[in-house]
Amino acid sequence: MKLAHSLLQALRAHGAQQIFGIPGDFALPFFKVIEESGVLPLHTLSHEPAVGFAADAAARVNCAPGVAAVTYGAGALNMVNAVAGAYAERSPVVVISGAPGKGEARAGLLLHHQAKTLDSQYRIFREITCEQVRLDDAARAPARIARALARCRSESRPVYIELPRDMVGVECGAVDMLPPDPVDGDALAACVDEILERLAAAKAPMLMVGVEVRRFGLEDRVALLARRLGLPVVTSLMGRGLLAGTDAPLLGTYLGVAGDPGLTERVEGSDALFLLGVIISDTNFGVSARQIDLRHTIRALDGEVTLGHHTYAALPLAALVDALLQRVTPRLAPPSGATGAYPRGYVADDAPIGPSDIARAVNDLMTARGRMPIATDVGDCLFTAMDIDHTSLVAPGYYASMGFGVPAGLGVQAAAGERPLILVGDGAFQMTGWELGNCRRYGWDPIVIVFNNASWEMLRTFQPESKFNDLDDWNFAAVAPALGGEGVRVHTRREFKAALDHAVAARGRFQLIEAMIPRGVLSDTLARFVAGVKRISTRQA
Ligand code: TPW
Ligand code: MG
Repeated sequence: MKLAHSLLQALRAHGAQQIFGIPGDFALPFFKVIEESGVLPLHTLSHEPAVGFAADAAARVNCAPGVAAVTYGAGALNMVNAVAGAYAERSPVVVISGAPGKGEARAGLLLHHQAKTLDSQYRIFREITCEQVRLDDAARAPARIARALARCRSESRPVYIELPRDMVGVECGAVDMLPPDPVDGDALAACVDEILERLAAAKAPMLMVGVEVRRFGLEDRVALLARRLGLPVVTSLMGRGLLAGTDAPLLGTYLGVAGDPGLTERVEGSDALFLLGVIISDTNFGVSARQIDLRHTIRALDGEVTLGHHTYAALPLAALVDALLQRVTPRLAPPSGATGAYPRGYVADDAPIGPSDIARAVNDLMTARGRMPIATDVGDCLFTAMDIDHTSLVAPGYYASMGFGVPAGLGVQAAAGERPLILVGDGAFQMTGWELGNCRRYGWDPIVIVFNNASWEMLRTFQPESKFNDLDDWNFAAVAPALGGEGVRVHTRREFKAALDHAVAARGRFQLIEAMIPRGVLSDTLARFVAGVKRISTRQA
């Protein structure tokens, strides 16, 4: 078998379902094999950041590696930010970069796309991936690919594969699937004992689920565990959307000062908070009304379990959940489809549109027509998503890179085959909105709601005096037809409702609704966040 075939077969065997990419001369031979072999479908986009975001979203949706194929230098380095985001948010993206051939590298000339040395790119990616391989040795390539893909899955983090262009057609063996590392059964049993003792002794135990639960495909098992343990469940901010399709006793999402005060009080008052796959980040915990003492929590993350002052190393999340399930007798708490009190009852009048109206309209829509997966960008659209019913959600909830929403939505549609709803601010749309032009040829038809406040409004909430947060009024709706979609600009709640109804009914091309939102009008969640942060900072001052 040729090396490129081996690689493609291995990607598929490890669960990858498609490749996003942009070729260049160092990657053309590999792209030729991708296209002609048909092992995995190829979706080319317009700019590498979007390739990275789409592959990241596909990885999140598939719970399997998402593949981003690019050319050396100008291509791969354009994707650094997206891959860093995937690293931070535990998304298993496989970066495959073309590279100069082995012979060219030896010729001593500076090669185009070379930054400082030929190794610069490899070293840059070392910082934002958990494993790097250069496939310059056909005999060792299968083992190296196997190890990289195994780590991509077991650590749920990006890996970097560099493929010199003259190695694509070299003969090489097939890639094996490596077995998972063995788990120490004694340590696991002791850990489970300790967790169950802690939970049993607690007055108000609670389970918080985070992104790793999804990354490792554990949502159904964790929902069952929550019911067997009779534990109320919340998601972290980053874990928003988790367990949406299960019957877990889900109360909502912990957002600290920005969230529902009753739910915040319950989480912060819990004497045994079980954090399952929750990343300990500022966006998940930094907005706490009162500091959560992590020493009183049980934390299962990154293949470790920490209770109080000690840690059980090398206990993968899946093994822990399975062991707990085996030990807990089926004392099932009643299922609950609790969706919390998310705003409903949209009024289609002539008042201007605010972000909360959008949440209301989407909630009514999903009640009437079923849930849609959502991809959201950073900005008030992300806070608005917290006011929308629990549904599958991809969002850069921690790394918070703007530009994620539109390409991630394309990745969701490619991966899930379902029509997504994309929520994006005007500032973020300026970054990657153009990528919608790729919908037509792949038959994607997302519904895109642009929150156009002609503003970097999130930044304005921190620093209202700065005029640079004013953006110009770009007419995004007018651009839609040129990109192969349909667009409409709306100012009132009546117009918005009509536009949403039309968008839902019209299939086959993307539907862009440009909701004109007055500057200074915030979603309920962002308004609570701003008020809460001010309260905390005046208390500290
Ligand atoms: C790649 C910093 C965070 S929020 C924001 C900026 C510039 C303004 C977003 O404006 P938008 O949404 O999209 O119109 P809204 O609701 O606030 O009006 N560069 C990158 N990522 C981030 N996070 C920033 C800058 C930022
Ligand atoms: Mg804006």
